Amino acid sequence: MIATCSLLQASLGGDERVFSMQDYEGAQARWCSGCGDHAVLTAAQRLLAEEQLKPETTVFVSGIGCSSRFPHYMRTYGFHGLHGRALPVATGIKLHRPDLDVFVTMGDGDCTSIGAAHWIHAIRYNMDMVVVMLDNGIYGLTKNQTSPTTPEGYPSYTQPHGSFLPPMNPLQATLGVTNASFVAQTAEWVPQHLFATLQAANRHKGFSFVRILQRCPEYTPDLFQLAVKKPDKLMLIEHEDGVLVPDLHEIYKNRRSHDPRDIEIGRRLAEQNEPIPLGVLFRDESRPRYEETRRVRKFSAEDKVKRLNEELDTYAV
Ligand SMILES: Cc1ncc(C[n+]2csc(CCOP(=O)(O)OP(=O)(O)O)c2C)c(N)n1
Ligand code: SF4
Ligand SMILES: [Mg+2]
Repeated sequence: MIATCSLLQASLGGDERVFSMQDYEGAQARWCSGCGDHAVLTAAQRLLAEEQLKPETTVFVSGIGCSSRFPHYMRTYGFHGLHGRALPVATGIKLHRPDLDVFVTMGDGDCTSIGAAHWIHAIRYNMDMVVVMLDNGIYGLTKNQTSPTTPEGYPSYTQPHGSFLPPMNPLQATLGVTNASFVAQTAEWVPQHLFATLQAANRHKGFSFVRILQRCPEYTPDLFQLAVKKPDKLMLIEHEDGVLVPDLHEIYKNRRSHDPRDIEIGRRLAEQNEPIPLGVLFRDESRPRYEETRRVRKFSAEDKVKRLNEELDTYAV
């Protein structure tokens, strides 16, 4: 826990606090044992500790779903809102408080189904925040309904003979939106890669979209089983401006270098299912950010009247 005296010291201006992972621990997580969400929580707490983000200026925003319980388990500010509505809330927070570090956690249903319209526009707004989509290919919280990312033929309670349609590819969808600035994929069962990807996302200035492949032992137990057991089912997409973890080279032999500025190659990699690409597919920090372009400028009263008159003169006949 953060010592009261260090909070007092911080409020007096001499902020010499050093945060450990434990300082970011919130309530006891209530996810099933073996759920991939636990690994993402640990990675997020590690990220905050490594980057020394202040709990009082960090906020986690979510919608509804198993993964959306995330804010309760972090000792930061949090907003657990409505299904599919995490992004409009996060957008409002960032617009009014650009000084805050904003993180958004969504499930595949939350993001790509009910929240899809908000997702598309938030990508275009490109506001500086880290947005993670925990993709277990199912509606977990509501107990096993087909989601837009459920693989074709995969059964659920709503489509017991298998999902009728080919799944949506959230990476391709994100890369297809004007003004996308950071798109990455990682897997919760490769903790070093997960951490490095979150770190790259957090250091990127703009809307950092990270799809995290996430195991749900309850409803999609065999979805990623092969990829977990066989490292050659994954391919590390490496670059010094993206994610590069040499410690993983011993296990993961499938690797390729990719300069994340190249969106065309990024799009082709996003299409690939086998081996599954992990890394930063696209990154461009020069894209405009809504909180910058819409920043409220402060004018004096006289200046406001002068500008208003100038504006009205435009329409004088
Ligand atoms: C407006 C509205 N519609 C439907 C629901 C029911 N609901 C809650 S969570 C959820 C889907 C959760 O799936 P996902 O976003 O993939 O998260 P997961 O539980 O898999 O982490 C649904 C349909 C709701 N809470 N609110
Ligand atoms: S139902 Fe699936 S996603 Fe939800 S907590 Fe359990 S394992 Fe995790
Ligand atoms: Mg889900």
